[in-house]
Amino acid sequence: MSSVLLFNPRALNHKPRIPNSILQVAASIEGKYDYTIIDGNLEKDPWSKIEAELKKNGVRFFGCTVMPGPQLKQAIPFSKKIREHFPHVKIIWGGYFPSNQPQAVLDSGFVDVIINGMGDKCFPELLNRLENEQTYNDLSNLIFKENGSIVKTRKDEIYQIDDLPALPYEKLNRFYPLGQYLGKTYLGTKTIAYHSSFGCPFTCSFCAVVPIYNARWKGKSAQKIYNDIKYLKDNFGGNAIEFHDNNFFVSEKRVVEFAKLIKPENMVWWGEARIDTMDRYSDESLKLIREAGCKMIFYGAETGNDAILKQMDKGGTQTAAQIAAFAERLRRFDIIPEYSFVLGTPAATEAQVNKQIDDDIEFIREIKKLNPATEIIIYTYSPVPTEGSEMYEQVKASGFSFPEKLEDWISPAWENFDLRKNPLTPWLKPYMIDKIKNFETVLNGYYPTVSDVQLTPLKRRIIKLISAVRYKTKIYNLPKEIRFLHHHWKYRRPEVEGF
Ligand code: B12
Ligand code: SF4
Repeated sequence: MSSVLLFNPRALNHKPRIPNSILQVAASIEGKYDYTIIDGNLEKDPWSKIEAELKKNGVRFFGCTVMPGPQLKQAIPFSKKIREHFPHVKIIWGGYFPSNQPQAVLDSGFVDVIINGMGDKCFPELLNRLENEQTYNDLSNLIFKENGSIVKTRKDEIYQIDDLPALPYEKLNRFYPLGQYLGKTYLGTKTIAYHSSFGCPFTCSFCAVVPIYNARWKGKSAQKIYNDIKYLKDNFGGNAIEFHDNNFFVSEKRVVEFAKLIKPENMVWWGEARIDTMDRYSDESLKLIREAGCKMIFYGAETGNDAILKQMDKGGTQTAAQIAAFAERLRRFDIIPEYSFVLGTPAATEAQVNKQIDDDIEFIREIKKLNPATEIIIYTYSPVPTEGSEMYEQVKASGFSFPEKLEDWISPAWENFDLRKNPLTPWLKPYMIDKIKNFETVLNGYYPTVSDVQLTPLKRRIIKLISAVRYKTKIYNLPKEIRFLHHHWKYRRPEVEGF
């Protein structure tokens, strides 16, 4: 039987997390195929390891998970080299990047098949077909080329997560000691990365989850989540949890059940949510989840402008007034709201784009007044190809287009796009980007993030003091002194580093 090499390209230079994508893919072939996991986050020279593995007899499949941004810097050149040096190896990519950008990926000529969305059912069967040189266009969740044209096979509904095979933690531990993945964060000294649900019931027009899951969501049961966490706690010492779900808090019932189960374990946890969804939670539920260890929750607040919220498909249910009131409400429960904002959305005129940025800056200041503990994360708007959405059409009409060649995605300019640092959108002028960045620096100076565990209380006080005049007088221009301190003390930037 052939074997499989599963690769997780490097995503960060420090703090590796349990590679849940590749682990879940491994679970789908456990007992069916031999496999090796190589984690780019933990290898100095992953190519040598990949090469050595591929030189072994019988390795015929290279499975790679890819999200936009830094992972492309290994996924692209390594896949290309595999095609050159090991042409018999089939190269299969999965994850958000190839699912959302299939044309560029398949045109490269070095990716044979893309897993479009969940790979749990189609991947083992695809390997079987490839091994036996059979066709696979009847399998779901695949994208590939046939006679030069792109074929997208039918999409399965999200599977019942409880029915999927258990994650092979023991096996991962044989490749890389699992303890290495339980890093120190603001939440705890051994933080577990856990992913408990797929999709999201909403359709925000800028979000990469929407084209893949079409407003569907399914979650693992509270009991099963608890069992996994308890296993990682008892066997590897995990003492905190980062939930990597797109939207962990969709079901109040599931969250409450989980909170009751986890409470006696004294673990601190964090996850991502919608403001409108959680605003419907009862006071009892919010009180319980805080007592059960939930210290901070990430929310896409996006903007203080109701018309834009509506355009983003957040409106109707999420409003500026609600965003503000909810920050105040969470204050009562001692849960820190981590609000992310997207500045620089398109508008009819330059003046309108600029005014919108000014208004959002004022709105953020307002939120900080209502609940100073609120953590603010600022992104610049980067379009995703959710074809047909009102916003996407507007973006296209303005002259914006995505790179056509796969390798262009690793040019420095597009890397910045992926990291949402500089979106290359024609309506956002350099002076506007400067304004956003300067405000962000002053805000982070006056309110340093609590998630930076390296920043001592003294350093915090110094940065705050130095930033106070600028914040109070609203003079944000060229905050060199704050940037110097941030750089010098390696200030953590959650908007770039991920959580
Ligand atoms: C963990 C994570 C990270 C980690 C990376 C960990 C690692 N791999 O080493 C960190 C924090 C570093 C990170 C960073 C970024 N991330 Co990230 N990340 C995630 C997150 C939260 C979870 C991924 C995960 O583990 N999922 C669990 C697994 C089980 O699900 P899955 O990946 O979908 O896998 C299934 C299928 O996709 C498929 N599949 C996936 N890969 C493969 C491979 C093969 C071979 C096969 C067969 C199948 C397959 O099968 C799997 C099982 O069904 C996702 C959101 C999410 N909930 O998925 C965002 C997400 C992927 N990230 C995203 C982004 C944009 C980023 C950043 C580039 C930007 C940012 N500012 O956040 C940064 C880059 C920063 C940097 N310096 O690298 C976006 C991608 C959006 C897009 N446009 O495509 C997502 C979707 C978040 C979002 N909703 O916006 N991220
Ligand atoms: S709520 Fe979050 S995950 Fe869901 S569609 Fe909107 S941005 Fe995407």
